[in-house]
Amino acid sequence: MPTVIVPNDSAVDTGTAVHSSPFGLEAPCRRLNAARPSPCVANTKAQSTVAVCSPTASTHPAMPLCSVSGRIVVGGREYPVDEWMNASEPILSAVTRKLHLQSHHPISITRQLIESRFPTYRCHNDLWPIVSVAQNFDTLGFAPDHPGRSRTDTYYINKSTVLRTHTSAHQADLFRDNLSDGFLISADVYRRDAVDRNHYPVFHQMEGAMTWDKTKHGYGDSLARAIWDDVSRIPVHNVVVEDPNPTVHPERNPLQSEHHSLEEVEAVAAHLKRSLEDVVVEVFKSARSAAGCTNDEEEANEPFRIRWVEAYFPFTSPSWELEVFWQGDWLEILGCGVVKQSILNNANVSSRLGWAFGLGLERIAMLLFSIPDIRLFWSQDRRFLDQFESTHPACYKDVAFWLRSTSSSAGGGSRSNPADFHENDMMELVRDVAGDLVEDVRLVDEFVHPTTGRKSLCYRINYRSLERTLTNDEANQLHSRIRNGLAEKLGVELR
Ligand code: FA5
Ligand code: MG
Repeated sequence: MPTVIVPNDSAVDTGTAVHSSPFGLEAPCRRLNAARPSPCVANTKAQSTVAVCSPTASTHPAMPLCSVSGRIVVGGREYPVDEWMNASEPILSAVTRKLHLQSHHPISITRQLIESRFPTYRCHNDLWPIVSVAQNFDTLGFAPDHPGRSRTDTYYINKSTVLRTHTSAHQADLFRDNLSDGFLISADVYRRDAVDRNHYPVFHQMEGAMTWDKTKHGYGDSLARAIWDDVSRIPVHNVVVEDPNPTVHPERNPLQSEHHSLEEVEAVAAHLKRSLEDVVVEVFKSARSAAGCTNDEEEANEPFRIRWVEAYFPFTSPSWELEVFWQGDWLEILGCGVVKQSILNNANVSSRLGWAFGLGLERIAMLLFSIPDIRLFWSQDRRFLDQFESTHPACYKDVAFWLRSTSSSAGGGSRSNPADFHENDMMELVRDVAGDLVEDVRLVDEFVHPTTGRKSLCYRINYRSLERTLTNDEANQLHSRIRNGLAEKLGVELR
């Protein structure tokens, strides 16, 4: 999806915002700021005059908010308000939008793409966003004076009720429910945050967690062996990963030594990191393809790189962030770590241990679909949304060739005889090789060599499956068979 139609006017009311870290966790977004602007921005702006819609859109079908003395109703649920209340109506109006559940919405497509990498995990995609302070902060071990709790960073309904600032707010409840070893939560989250094209006061996160029951697998070495067995079932990738730090470090990234052995944590960390590398490698391969960065030269100049860096979260230890080298800079994608045992113990599953992660769906969707501004996700302009009807990212590749040369009748140099080449033969060849996995084939360049008179053509083949995301490897294989066919069957000279 290399070209995105961008609605023009972006007058968006984001509510009151402050320029501080929303939550005391998120690293500054300088990395994302450095991402290459989508090549389509400049030339698509002119295509539209429709305003970007914010969550304030008055066209919203169900008015989610009405206030009656000292109480508000949000999405049909009533809450008492007090002097802590700082959530404006535009923010509360977003509660019922649920972009991550709208079919064909890029946030929803991104969610499904990631979910498909965790086929055995139970997905929770409809958890209500208004939670207690206990759920959002206390159960996760946030210190009473943690800046994330402040009214400058978090939207409060009343002293003990907030709009969740992260999907981790549901971790403890789902551990307590104990419905599955692995689970994913996708949801809208709310932060009073900086305003720029990468930040919006409402965005979407996906939380993931996996735990192993020691009563099933044994303790120490035997548990570690069971986890390593699971690690061996995660698909292998060939991307170089920078991970220079030891799994645990006494000061920077401590082992929860009263609960876990080093062997157990090495195994849990390997499972966590390999699972997330698998997701990110798949997603970013698609993103690169979608951005057209597919030729071998570009791959050689800027190979795909990911790295693990040490991090801190009150609810995991050790903890890490995963960063991707994307168009010239490191971009933070997610935070994760080994779940604090106190959370599992308090949730009555003390026999379990495992990992959790939280990632930003907008960050990934922006790269996957070349969406240049986070506000666009809230657009209700059909022309923007309809672009994602074909739900799987495209991957285009070029093929250039000289047409067959014939000696000129004057006995001079060789000249191309364009009559020898029929475009429809090429289309037929592409169809024979790739069938419906090709969306279109377009001539993007042609020229005649000034001295030899030979003619060169360059075609762009856009690979896209209607059913699934094509991997770059699959597209490469198809492309190479098409190139061979062109040379062998149509007699062109590949360039
Ligand atoms: C958290 O929210 C933790 N709950 C993540 C976590 C879960 C850690 C489980 C350990 C275990 P953080 O604030 O860094 O962490 O946000 C996680 C991700 O959300 C970031 O890496 C980023 O991808 C995304 N994100 C954070 N803030 C924003 C924002 N304002 N706009 C868009 N995406 C954001
Ligand atoms: Mg962070």
